[in-house]
Amino acid sequence: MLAMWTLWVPLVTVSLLARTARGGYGLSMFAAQSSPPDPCYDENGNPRRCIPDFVNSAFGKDVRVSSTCGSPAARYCVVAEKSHEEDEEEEDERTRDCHTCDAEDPKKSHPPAYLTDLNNPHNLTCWRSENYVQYPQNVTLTLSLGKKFEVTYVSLQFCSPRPESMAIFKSMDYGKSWVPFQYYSTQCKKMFNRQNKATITKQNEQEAICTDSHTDMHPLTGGLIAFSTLDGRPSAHDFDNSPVLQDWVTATDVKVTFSRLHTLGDENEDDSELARDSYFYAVSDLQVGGRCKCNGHASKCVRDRDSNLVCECKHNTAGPECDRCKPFHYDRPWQRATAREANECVGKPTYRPHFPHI
Ligand SMILES: [Ca+2]
Repeated sequence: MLAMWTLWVPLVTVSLLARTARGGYGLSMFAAQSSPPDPCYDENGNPRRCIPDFVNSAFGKDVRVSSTCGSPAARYCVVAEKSHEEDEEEEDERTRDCHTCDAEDPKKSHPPAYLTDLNNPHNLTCWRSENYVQYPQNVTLTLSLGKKFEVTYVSLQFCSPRPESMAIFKSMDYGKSWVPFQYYSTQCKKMFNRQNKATITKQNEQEAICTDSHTDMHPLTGGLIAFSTLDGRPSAHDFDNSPVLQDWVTATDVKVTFSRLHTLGDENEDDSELARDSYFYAVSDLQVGGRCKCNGHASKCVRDRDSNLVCECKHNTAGPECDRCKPFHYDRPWQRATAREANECVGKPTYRPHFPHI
């Protein structure tokens, strides 16, 4: 508790100083403290578009995972390739460094919580699947965001080689139905029945594409897979006026399916056990970057009485995403706010004219 205060007090002081320095509000320190300016209104009190902060909405959340190593304890091996510096023998010289995954031992476990914990590059914590869960079996990671978010990217930092084939899906209805966001495969046609790197036009902006570019780098180096939801989509520069893309980036849940392991082809040889113990999926960090979806009518999301995440709606709007007008403010249809127009809901005090002589 004390530690929290020492952190918070300087932050509050800094933000107050910043406001005083700007000098635009004409408020005393105490007034500013009791009612900080609302980003949803300008200095004259006129409504303007406001949006919640950009966050990694996966951080600290539980991920449901279909396979995790360590129950029972089992060996896993990490393949490293010796550098070819002055090797006379050109044959691939691989070394295998073997460890134990044990769910009962905190020092040797690799639980799903390691997917969304604080990511410290100097001390990576990795979730690890069981060994050799190979196609047609797959491994899935499912993450509930708790409400609608506008997702900008989904990224995975691997502790294993990147998969040969994987897919990212999203749901807009809390996991009832799923639509593909992006496919990765060296065999797009065979695995996902998609053309490799198809062009996105204005006609198919809400379609997932398949790419093999994730395997450009060496398969043993781990690495990153990052999917930008708007990258290469023609209307991205005019997002305000593209209901299709506004829909495309909206998600309540994100699911990653690892479909096929990247292997070196030795898993079916005579001494296959060691090879198979070297093939698994392992990820140190799953991120879902985006903003709580409030349609431009809230600057933050908060927990309601039932501890559901909801927008703190302004501009006379209501609903979990400020997606309707609040009662008595129906004088014009609800609209999303844009950079130019706040599109606030309006309504006059209830007044029923009575014309007895007409
Ligand atoms: Ca981690």
